[in-house]
Amino acid sequence: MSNFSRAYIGLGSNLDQPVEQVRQAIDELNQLPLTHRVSTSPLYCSSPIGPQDQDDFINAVAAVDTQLSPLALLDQLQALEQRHRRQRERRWGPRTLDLDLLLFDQLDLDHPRLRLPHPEVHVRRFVLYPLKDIAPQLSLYGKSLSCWSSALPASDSVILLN
Ligand code: ROI
Repeated sequence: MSNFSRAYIGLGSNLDQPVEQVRQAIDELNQLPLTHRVSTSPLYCSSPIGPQDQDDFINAVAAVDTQLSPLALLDQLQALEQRHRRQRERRWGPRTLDLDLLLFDQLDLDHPRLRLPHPEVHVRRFVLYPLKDIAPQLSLYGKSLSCWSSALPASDSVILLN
């Protein structure tokens, strides 16, 4: 069983019924090859980071156990995004589904397609809150997730939906 790795995946959407997009993607994570979902955070609603002329986001984090390599899992996540995606989007603009590979075991990776841990995990409240819900024991760069989230500006609000 130790040939499984534990990966954490961030989900986000602010287009085309975002709650449904995220719920459906959570189901689909459980159907990826050599992969099963082990836990899912509640959904959160947050104002957009980046351009403000777009709707609020729905975000969540899911944990999966997988026998895929990090890049093979990334390929699967990008294919899943494409299946949810209607058109090419502008940078930092609204999106029907964003899937970010956040953490993969304890791996540190600096690859042109994939950096692990995801470079923004510890500075995004909409990632830290749901990650803490399902993995309160995790630490990043020697600090707990609570410690990272309390270091963020109070301005960006993140609301628990369910
Ligand atoms: N803002 C929030 N709140 N949640 C997101 O998932 C998100 N994703 C993005 C940008 C546009 C940067 N802002 C976001 O890609």
